[in-house]
This record gives sequence, structure tokens and C-alpha cells, in this order.
Amino acid sequence: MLNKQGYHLAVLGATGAVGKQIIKTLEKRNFPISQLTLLSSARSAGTKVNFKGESITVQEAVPDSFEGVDIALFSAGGSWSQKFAPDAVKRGAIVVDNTSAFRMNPEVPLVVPEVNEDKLHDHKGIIANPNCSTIQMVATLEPIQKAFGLKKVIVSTYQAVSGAGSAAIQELKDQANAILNNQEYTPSILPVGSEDKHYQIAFNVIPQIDVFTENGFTFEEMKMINETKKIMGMPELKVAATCVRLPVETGHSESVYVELDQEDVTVEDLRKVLIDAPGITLQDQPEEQIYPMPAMAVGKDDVFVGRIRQDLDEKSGFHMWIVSDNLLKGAALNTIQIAESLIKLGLVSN
Ligand code: NAP
Ligand code: 3JN
Repeated sequence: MLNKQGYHLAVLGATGAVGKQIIKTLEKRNFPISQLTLLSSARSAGTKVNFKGESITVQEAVPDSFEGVDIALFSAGGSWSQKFAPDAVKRGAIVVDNTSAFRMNPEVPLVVPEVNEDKLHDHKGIIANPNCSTIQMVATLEPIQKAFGLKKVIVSTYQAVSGAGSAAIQELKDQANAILNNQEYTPSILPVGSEDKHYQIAFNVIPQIDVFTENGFTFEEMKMINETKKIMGMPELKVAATCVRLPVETGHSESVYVELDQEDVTVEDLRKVLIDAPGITLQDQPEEQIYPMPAMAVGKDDVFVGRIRQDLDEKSGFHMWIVSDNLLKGAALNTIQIAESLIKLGLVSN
């Protein structure tokens, strides 16, 4: 049942991998909704979606789709955010955007509520949701930074295909089937859908996510570097990233090395800080072979951290392994948590 006292929400990209998770998560968290407008391109317009026992018809997005909308959750791709965000804001909606279109705009807060919820007060109509790989890393780094100070971060990611959308999930399944059945398969999506060159992802690992930039890092790697500094409010923090695609359907993993300001920190000190951190579940019992894995993180809200160990040469250096559901905390859930924070802080009216 929709709630008359709730908010009019719109979801742009409602039929995509992220959009579907947004709809599920809104229902699961009983988000106060008086009206739900579901938007896609003309391709999926007319699709019926069940929400809280009601059938909602997906509509083709046009500027007037945002008339009367209080909060608009965008996940249709950057160019569509650029096109529709001004239309939505002009009509009085607050846009929470899941794309990279506005993330580095100094006028736009880039928010992970556990880290920098207070930045929502500065919004001018658009709030950006960070990249999935950034979110799970900063949720872990923030309590460490607060307790011990951070000097340097080096991350290598192991990213699931669902991060590249519904078509990439299908490609992994079709390709794995074809290879197991000795059939031909021509890759067409990964590493980057819009590029000419594509590689096999089933039974393979691709060290490229998004396009290359001039400095040799990919755009995905630059997003992690720049977004981490912005969210943590640490422009001087040293960050390097290598982003890699794996044949896993959902759940991003990260091997993260940090160097702390404080010299005398132990593994136990880090565990104590993380065990109390919001949105983090510590899974770190090597003697019992307990550590995070993507298959176990799917469908869960938290960021899972384990394999914490001190570097053998650098006393203030620590290694850890961070896993989260990239479609939930990495995208849909964080977007909805931002909307919940806006309500909690009295920053949105209905
Ligand atoms: P997807 O599975 O390919 O879905 C794309 C969605 O966008 C579909 O609903 C599609 O509608 C819709 N769309 C495409 N063109 C549109 C248009 N002209 N007008 C309105 N809707 C349109 O992709 P996804 O994985 O859900 O990701 C979508 C976007 O979310 C990505 O491009 C990215 O910017 C962002 N994203 C962010 C993160 C993160 O790290 N936070 C993670 C993943 C994705 P049709 O069904 O009609 O085609
Ligand atoms: O590939 C992944 O695992 C995450 C991908 C996110 C993504 C995919 C297409 C476009 C993004 C993003 O959110 O950074 C974008 C984008 O730049 O908007």
C-alpha cells in the first residue's frame, strides 16, 4: 500500500540492473511513498512492475515526467542525467544521481551517509551517489581515518559484471554456456560497451573498467581516486587504484593497502574500530578461514571487511579485503539512504 503522507518518488532507469534494485530496496525498507513514477527509455515503456501489491506501468521519460515529484532517483546513465536533472530540479524535485555526471562538480555534494551526511545541507537540487567501488572503500576508510589518520591508500578491485549493467550479466551467462558447450561466442559488451574492442569475460579476468584516460589510469580508477578524496574531504590523501573485471555476477571485492598517520596501531586496534563502525561487518577470523566473499555478500546491506594484516616492512601499513553487494550499498541502497537522510534532516518537503 502506498502511503498518503509519503513522498512522490520517481525512478529514472527503473528497468535497469540498478533501477530494479532501487524498486526492491524501496519496498524492503518501507520507504514512505505516496506515488511512484517509474521511467525508462521508449524501449521499456509499458512494462508493468509490481510494487507493494500495486502494478505500476513504466513510462518513457520526458521533462514533464518530473512534475510534482519530490525526490527523483536517477540511474539511466550520465548523458540522461545531464539531460533530465535540470528538468527535474526546475520542477521542484531533489535529484539523487547514481551516475558520474555531477560527482566532481564542486556545487554537488557526493555523499555516503555514514561518512559525510552533513554535506547534504549544501545541496542545490542535485546530490551525487558515488561509484560503487568508492562507496565500499570509503565506508571502511572513514572510521580508520578518524581513529588513526590516513596517509596513503592503494586499492586493487575485483569487480562483478553486474556493475556494467543487465546486458553484461547476460553476456557472462551466455558466454559461459557457449564455452562449456564448445560453441562460438563473440563478446560484444565488456570491457566497455561503447568501444570497438571486446574481450571474453567468462573464465577470464579483464584489467580494464571504463575507458583509458591520458595518464594511463582508466576512468573507473580515476573515479575511485578523485571521489575518495572529495568524500573524505582529504584532497592531499595519496590514492592509487587498479580496477579489474571478474566473471562474478554480483559483489565487488577490493584488496586495500593503507598507511596510517599513527605509528603504534595493531591489527586488533583496527578490528576494534571496524567492529563498531556503521554499515560495516567485520569477518576476520583467519584461524577459522572466515573472511568476506562476494557470493555471501549478495543481497546484504553491509560492507564486509576481513584479512586485516600488518605489512611486513612498513609498520604503519595494513592490508585488508573489502566486499559488498555493488548493486545495493554500491548503488541502490546508498541512493535510498541519501533520500532517507534528506527526510531525517528536514531537507525535503512533500
Ligand atoms: P542498465 O542495466 O543497462 O539499465 C539502464 C537503464 O537506463 C534502463 O532502465 C534503461 O531503460 C534506462 N535508460 C536508457 N536510456 C534511457 C533514456 N534515454 N531515458 C530514460 N531511461 C533510459 O544499467 P545499470 O547497471 O542499471 O546502470 C545505469 C547507470 O547507473 C549507469 O550508466 C551508471 O551511470 C549508473 N551506475 C552507477 C553505479 C555506481 O557505481 N553507483 C553502478 C552501476 C551503474 P530501457 O530498459 O528502456 O533501456
Ligand atoms: O563497472 C562497475 O562495476 C561500476 C560501473 C559504474 C558505472 C557504469 C557506467 C557508467 C558508472 C559509474 O557509476 O561510475 C558510470 C558512470 O560514469 O556514470
